Amino acid sequence: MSDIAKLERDILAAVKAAKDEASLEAARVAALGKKGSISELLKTLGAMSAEERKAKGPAFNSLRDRVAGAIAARRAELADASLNSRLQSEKIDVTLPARPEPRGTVHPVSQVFDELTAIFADLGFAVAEGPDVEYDDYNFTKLNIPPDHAARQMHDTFYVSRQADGERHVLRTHTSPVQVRTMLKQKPPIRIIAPGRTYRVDSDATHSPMFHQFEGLVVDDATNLGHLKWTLEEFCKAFFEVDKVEMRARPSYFPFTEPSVEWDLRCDRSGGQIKFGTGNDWLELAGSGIVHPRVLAMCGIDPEKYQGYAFGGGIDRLAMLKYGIPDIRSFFESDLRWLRHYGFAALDIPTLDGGLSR
Ligand code: FA5
Repeated sequence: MSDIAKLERDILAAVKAAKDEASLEAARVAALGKKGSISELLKTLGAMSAEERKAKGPAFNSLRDRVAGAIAARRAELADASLNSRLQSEKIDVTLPARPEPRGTVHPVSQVFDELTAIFADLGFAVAEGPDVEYDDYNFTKLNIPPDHAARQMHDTFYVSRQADGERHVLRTHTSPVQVRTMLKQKPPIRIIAPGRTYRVDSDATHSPMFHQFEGLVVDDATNLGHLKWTLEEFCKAFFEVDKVEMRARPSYFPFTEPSVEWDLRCDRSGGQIKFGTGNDWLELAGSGIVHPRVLAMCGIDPEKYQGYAFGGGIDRLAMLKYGIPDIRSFFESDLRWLRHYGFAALDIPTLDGGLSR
């Protein structure tokens, strides 16, 4: 065997034996690198006679081309093998769920917030907000409950030390100050719903020192108790997911509405479950009334020109009723088992079309 044939066989054996990119590169450098065996061979052409170069030149060059081709082919084989092994080792099971099961749940109070908002948004109400630490003036005085008015005793108030602005503040005892805030900055027509946190010095199975209320306010040229009743009826049908409800009005007293009315819902509590629209029991739903002209005037709205109605009730109580939760204190104990039992799937946003609580 000629030297050239032996050289070629050795180089091709080294190329074939290369198991990875690094050993293939080493074989390439040994053959075609600056000081590689084939490069050295090609250098010898310079010292040859023209005759000899003519004879050996093509043989050396075709050797170089065959070796370069063999290296390129081996490189492609190694790349394929490496891709195949990645495909094997990195394969994923597409039948697995895309994400781990979500573990958090939506608290029943948040769920009722969302349900309320969805229902009233459908009736054309915007959502309004106010702060938990509220001016005494907005929580009481502008709602026609001046200092020393006996009605202040109806709310067991948490007072807050006087603030830097010199104003007296309280933890709001109801969401009604959002009525004041809205009327002070917006001219009629007004149609808002304000769910939020409220505070009273109160604690037992149906009272919590921190609880949640919703407030509704409508102010327009002509509003009346009929509109108020219709609105609450529509709300109850949607909220309790029933076709029919029956409401009963009781005269009541709130300093900021005149007349004031409390509404009860006909229900049947027999059989350990509550059913609406039938039966001989009544369930307390909300306080309400026609906005007192003095409140309109104190909030910069002309009572000769505009009239309004307002209503408000307890969100925690609605959640207890709808979802059969017996004790309000359990809402705020952060017991994980309780939250898993009564909580709602995080991605099920209540909508009227898609269903409120399903
Ligand atoms: C009010 O707070 C009035 N602002 C409602 C209102 C608004 C009347 C607009 C007229 C016009 P009342 O004090 O009755 O009303 O409270 C309303 C509801 O809040 C109650 O029916 C009850 O469901 C809930 N509530 C009151 N105190 C507590 C408490 N400590 N814990 C849980 N829920 C409470």
